Amino acid sequence: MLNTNVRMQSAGNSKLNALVEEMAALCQPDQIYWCDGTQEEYDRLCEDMVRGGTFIKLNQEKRPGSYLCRSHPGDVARVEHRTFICSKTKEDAGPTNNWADPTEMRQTLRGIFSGCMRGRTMYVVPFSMGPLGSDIAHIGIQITDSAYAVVNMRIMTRMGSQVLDILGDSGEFVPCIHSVGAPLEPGQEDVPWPCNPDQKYIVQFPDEREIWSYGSGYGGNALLGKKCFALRIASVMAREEGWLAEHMLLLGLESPQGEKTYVGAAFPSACGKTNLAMIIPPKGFEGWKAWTVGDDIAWIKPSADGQFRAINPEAGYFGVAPGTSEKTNPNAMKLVESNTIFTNVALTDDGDVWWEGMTDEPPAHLTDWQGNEWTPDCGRVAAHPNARFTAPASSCPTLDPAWDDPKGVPVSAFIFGGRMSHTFPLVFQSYDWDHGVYLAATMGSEATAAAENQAAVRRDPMAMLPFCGYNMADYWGHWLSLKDKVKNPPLIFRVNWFRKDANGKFIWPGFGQNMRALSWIIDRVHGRADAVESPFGFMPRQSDLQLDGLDMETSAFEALMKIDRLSALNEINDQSSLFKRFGSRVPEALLGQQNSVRERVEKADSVWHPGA
Ligand code: SAT
Ligand code: MN
Repeated sequence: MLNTNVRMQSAGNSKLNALVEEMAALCQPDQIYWCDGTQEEYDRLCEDMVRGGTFIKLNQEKRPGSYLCRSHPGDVARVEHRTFICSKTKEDAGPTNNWADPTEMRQTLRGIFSGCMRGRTMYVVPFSMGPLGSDIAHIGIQITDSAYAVVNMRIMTRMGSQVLDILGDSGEFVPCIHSVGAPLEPGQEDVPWPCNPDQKYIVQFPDEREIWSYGSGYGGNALLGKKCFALRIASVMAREEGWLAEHMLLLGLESPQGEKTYVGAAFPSACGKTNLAMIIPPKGFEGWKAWTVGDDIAWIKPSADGQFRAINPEAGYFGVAPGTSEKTNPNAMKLVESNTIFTNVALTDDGDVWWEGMTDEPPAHLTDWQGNEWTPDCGRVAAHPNARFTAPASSCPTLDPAWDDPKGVPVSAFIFGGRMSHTFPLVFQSYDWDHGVYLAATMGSEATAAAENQAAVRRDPMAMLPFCGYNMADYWGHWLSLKDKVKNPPLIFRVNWFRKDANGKFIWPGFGQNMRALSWIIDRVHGRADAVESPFGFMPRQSDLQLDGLDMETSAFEALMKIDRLSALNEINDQSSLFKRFGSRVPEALLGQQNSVRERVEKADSVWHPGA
């Protein structure tokens, strides 16, 4: 006989009850537990994990309400090669996704999920991606045997009984089935981080809007509201329903006069997205305020009044810890002062946390992310490079007052940027929507900063390469079609903070100074800033940017902004290998844009720059 807590019987949604029954029969857990989302429940689960050795309670004076968790060393990141899009045909998934036949995959999953929760509790986790009851939000039900996933989901989403109330008798939800894939035989002792070292499956069924994840307890593999739902499944929903699910931060910039402008910005990983989402306006921008709506994902829907309105579907931040410091992101340091779950960071001798980059000088002694003794000369990193913090949005010192508004915030500009040491200027604006979609679709980033040769560019269209739940070429077509859905589509910009000079040094000072590019973008939105036409798009002259206090020589500005014909043509040619992968599915409009930029580059000076 299964133990269930009382809430179970009161869930009136028959589809949900059927799902829970079906999963219980398949996975054979010892008990079923329906999460109510209360603080009391969260505390209890955390304490259980402390007793079981999964969590270490941190020094409550230094990190109140915070815990450290160490994962299995083989379960430390998303597993893209084990991530599948099971659409009807391979072509629907496209050449950039792993496709598997949905019928065969269902059979495989039935096999591995059979009895996979033996000896464990099956948690039922109702969650809302987005403000409760918002038209832009959607509901998911995660079924999981990981208490770690449950407590993280409570931070990352609006989770608990209130979601069941919104779901009602007949509401729609996305089933998110998750198991760490480590059943316990009778009497078998559990380990601190159960997972399956041999088999991992992160599976999306876009036609049925369903997610099945097996074998991993980490991050996006296990917190299924995040990349699996809010991007892969949601991108498919968005195509069908005429909206956008994007890998974007959402930032509100408020002028001293109180004018607020929201931008959505997409960057591949390792481009400082969290820093930008929590930017502090530098000297020269007195009276400006930057407000964080989201740091990773945006859902954007055309509203009745003819504009795009966006929400952050998440309710917390699952951020990379290493590199975060008082210098790089003081707001993130405040964010993680309390009520935070740290995963795979190092433990200090006084029960606090540390990671590479947090301080200039490392502590003399630590316990590293695997629980081993660590000293600065030991030759190993103390924190795993993908170590994370999970912290509630409510702790963010720059949290936008409208972040939880069910109507969402109006988006005036989209910003796309990769890490490029060459070719691309600091900032430019597309000539129109189609051109902007082209700039976003061809976005790329350097994988490594190779010292001599220019590092290979990894194309990452819209920063969605691992997250688009259908054929990327169709996704570009969807983007193109959206300009007709709103009265004034947002302006589209490309930025590049990472250009280097001839000596290999970054030209742009970065971090807070990015506000200078943002402020030109805002002024363009409001029709206040001038620009010149370049081969790549509208570009600011030196005098169009607010550069006071930067001491930037005109020669440095030219190096930052120039368009070099040869590198531009190389770039355009290199884009063709991206387009070729999609064959005839690439929208004509994008090929047309590519021809136009080639013509503009060929006609321009061999070294073009916007001037002073
Ligand atoms: O692990 S997550 O997918 O949640 C984070 C990331 O990879 O960006
Ligand atoms: Mn991300």
